[in-house]
Amino acid sequence: MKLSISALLAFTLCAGVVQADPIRQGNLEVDGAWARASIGASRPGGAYFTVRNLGNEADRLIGLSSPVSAMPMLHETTVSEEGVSRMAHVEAPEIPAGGALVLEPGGMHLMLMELTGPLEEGGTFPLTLIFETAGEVTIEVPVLSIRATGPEE
Ligand SMILES: [Cu+2]
Repeated sequence: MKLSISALLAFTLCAGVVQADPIRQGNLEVDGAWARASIGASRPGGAYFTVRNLGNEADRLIGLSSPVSAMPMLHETTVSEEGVSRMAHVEAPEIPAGGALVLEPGGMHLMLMELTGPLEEGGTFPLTLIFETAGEVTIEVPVLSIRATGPEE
């Protein structure tokens, strides 16, 4: 009996990590965070999340920090007319009033440069987001498969 209860609890906790409730901070809601397992620690990791702005004024994401990366950076992937894909650094993106900032593969993403260790599938790591108006919030980011394309998998 004890065993089955703890197994059930482990399952519930596990499911809760991936399907986490949105985290509210001021007028902002952070949701759907996930990262892709990294190729060791020498290549950067990629992470994604959505920030919704439920307020009447725009806010900005002005800072990021995480113990897993010495240099977390926001990047935007763009594809030129010639089909060449490149990444540009994005500084302090806006979260429009009533709108959202969406990070997803192929678009804006969080690049975790200079990893302090590999991001392993099944693990999680804390990520602190600093907003100009709403302040600071720390979320727990689940690490999905190296082939994951989103949190639904
Ligand atoms: Cu990038």
